[in-house]
Amino acid sequence: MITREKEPPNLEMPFSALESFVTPNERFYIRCHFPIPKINERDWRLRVGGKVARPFEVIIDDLRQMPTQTITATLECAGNSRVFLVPKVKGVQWELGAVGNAEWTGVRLRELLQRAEMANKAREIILEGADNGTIAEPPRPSGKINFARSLPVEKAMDDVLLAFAMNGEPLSAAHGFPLRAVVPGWYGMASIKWLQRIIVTDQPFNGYYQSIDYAYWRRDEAGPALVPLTTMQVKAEIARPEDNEIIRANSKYLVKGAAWTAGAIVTKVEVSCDAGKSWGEATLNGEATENAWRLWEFEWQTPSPGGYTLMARATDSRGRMQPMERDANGGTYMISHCLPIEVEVR
Ligand SMILES: Nc1nc2c(c(=O)[nH]1)N[C@H]1C(S)=C(S)[C@@H](COP(=O)(O)O)O[C@H]1N2
Ligand SMILES: [Mo]
Repeated sequence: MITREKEPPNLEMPFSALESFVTPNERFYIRCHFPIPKINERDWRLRVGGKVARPFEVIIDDLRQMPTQTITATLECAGNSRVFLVPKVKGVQWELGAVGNAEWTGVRLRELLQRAEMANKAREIILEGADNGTIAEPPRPSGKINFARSLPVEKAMDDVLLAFAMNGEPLSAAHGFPLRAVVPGWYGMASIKWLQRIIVTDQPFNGYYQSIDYAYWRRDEAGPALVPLTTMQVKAEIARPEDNEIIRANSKYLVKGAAWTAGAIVTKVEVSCDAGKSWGEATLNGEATENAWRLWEFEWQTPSPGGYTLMARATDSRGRMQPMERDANGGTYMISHCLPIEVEVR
């Protein structure tokens, strides 16, 4: 793993280590805003309240005894690939590895919301983590805040999972032990770790992590408006070769990577070995699973010696294709344009 920050821990996978559809737990990136909270399973409670008829709390064994579901979902940090932005922007300088794909086991959020009997006017569901701290840079609220974010009721009632296991093992401390949300198709920030509270509200929530942070400028008739980041954009990343790799001339090289999208499946990945001038179609491996990435490969007949720029471009079943140019409205997030990988052919 590549350490981007030691405390709190922020680590990414060296993306060239991509080998399997499911990312091994020890290779799954870690993104923390505050120190990892120390949670003792026996003292831990999840409280469900707000605009509900029956607020309640559960212990982890209550959840383990409910009907469980296992889903495969890709989490990508909204700042993944930030190091590719020119000029440089603030934030963790992720390369390609702040993304991973895992099998998550837990209970549907909707089961808890149904049990609590939400008010008809319920509009959003706030998920709050147990981790907290102060924000260093203004604009900032005073004092400590917890990491929290909201979901529209429709999404919360659809496919959001409250997971206690990742790839068949209990969640590790860094990944949210004992319980985290997994919000399929959304950037990672929505998948709250160390979940301790679920609050039903009839108001739009404008917490720090969806207004000041993890928001972007969406343009419509009325001009740009700051809105919370939600769904992942269609994107392909090249795992091999890695940036600055030296490759043998006049031979065959297997270019490999992964591609993902949200609420759809990846239907095509193309690879360019001449900085986007011409494209060839990659082979997609395995079966497509919605909200999980798809591995792909492309055989490159390497040319004569020189410097070359490789790119990958994904298209999904809703016809969305990765753009060549960066959309600056994303600010420091949603880096999903075609990313250049420079290699030297010798
Ligand atoms: N409570 C809490 N949940 C959190 C975070 C956090 O700092 N605290 N980071 C979020 C972000 S920005 C991402 S990308 C994912 C990362 O999940 P992982 O560390 O398990 O890969 O967790 C999200 N959930
Ligand atoms: Mo993130």
